[in-house]
Amino acid sequence: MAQTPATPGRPAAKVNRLGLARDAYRGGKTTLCAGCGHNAISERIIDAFYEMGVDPYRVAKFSGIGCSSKSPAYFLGLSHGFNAVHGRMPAVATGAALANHQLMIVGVSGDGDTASIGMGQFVHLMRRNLPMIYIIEDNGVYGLTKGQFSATADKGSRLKNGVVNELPAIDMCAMAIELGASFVARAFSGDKSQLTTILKAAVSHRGTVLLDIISPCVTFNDHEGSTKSYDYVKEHEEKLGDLGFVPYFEDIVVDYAPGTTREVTLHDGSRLLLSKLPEDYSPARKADALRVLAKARARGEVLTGILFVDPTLDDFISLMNLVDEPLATLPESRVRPGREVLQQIMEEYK
Ligand SMILES: Cc1ncc(C[n+]2csc(CCOP(=O)(O)OP(=O)(O)O)c2C)c(N)n1
Ligand code: SF4
Repeated sequence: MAQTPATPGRPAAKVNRLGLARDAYRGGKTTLCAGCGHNAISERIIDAFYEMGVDPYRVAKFSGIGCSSKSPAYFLGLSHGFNAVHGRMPAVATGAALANHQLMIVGVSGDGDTASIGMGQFVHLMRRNLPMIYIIEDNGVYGLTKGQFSATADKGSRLKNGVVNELPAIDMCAMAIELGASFVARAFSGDKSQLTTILKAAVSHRGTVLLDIISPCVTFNDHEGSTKSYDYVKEHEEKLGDLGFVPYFEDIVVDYAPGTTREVTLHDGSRLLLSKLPEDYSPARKADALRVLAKARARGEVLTGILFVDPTLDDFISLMNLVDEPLATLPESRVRPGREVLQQIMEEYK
């Protein structure tokens, strides 16, 4: 990376190939809970887009509703952004991508936003292979509405009020692979180097990237009996009043080698068994990706890494045979060709 000239008394700031410093990729100050995995993901997006030298003015961010869906406000403040209705981000992002295919589309959603109310839109987005990075910030709960189970919660997991989830989890990566996404990966919010690497690969990919990032909710994914649980800390805190309560937790950070397994203790004392794909794993075949996912699930492990990539798959923009110029900037004379042309088309269908 180059350096901008130092002003007297200040060290020179590093800049990327566009001459932008990392700060140019930041957004507003986060309002999410301290220690929330979503905050770590925003930081990694900032790192990856800065390091890849992505032009922030060419990025459009989309989201639905949820704590996760708030996070596009906390990165890439110079980019375009649209906060859609709950579960409806894919339709809005698809419209924007078709209107201007020169934009880099980034969608951020939650497991609630995607795997329940948004599932219908999600499946059609995946089968279209629209050029877009679709991030699910996956915490197994509806954080914003105070922690109900989502459809990705593991069977047997327990809410802080003791309720046990009796339903099997939906594996969003397996679904995306089946449906036709051309780049599918899973990561953990606290694994800085792996997540940044996957995001950088995602930036280079043309087609739908589905990135399921396990992102602990430090406020509602806890249970009775833990000294870090909501109830325990609340009992030991006197000045709460009616303001609600959000405990402060440190970010969880992990770093471990490809091909190995690492147990991570979450803020509530529960444990997550992360397992990283080996370096010699080839993500070229769907069947292999589905097999390693199923095997890891059977062992109770969360398998991370790039599971499947097919760079040869036609993307939706090519399939739609769009003109090179963005539709949004075409002059009226080209988007409304006139009565004679319309007549000619009608004749062809007679
Ligand atoms: C149509 C509609 N239904 C329900 C809600 C209530 N609601 C808001 S956010 C949310 C779920 C958020 O969960 P998730 O997407 O997992 O995000 P998190 O907050 O966990 O990051 C729900 C059900 C809503 N805002 N709109
Ligand atoms: S409630 Fe959970 S998901 Fe929402 S900001 Fe707090 S820790 Fe994050």
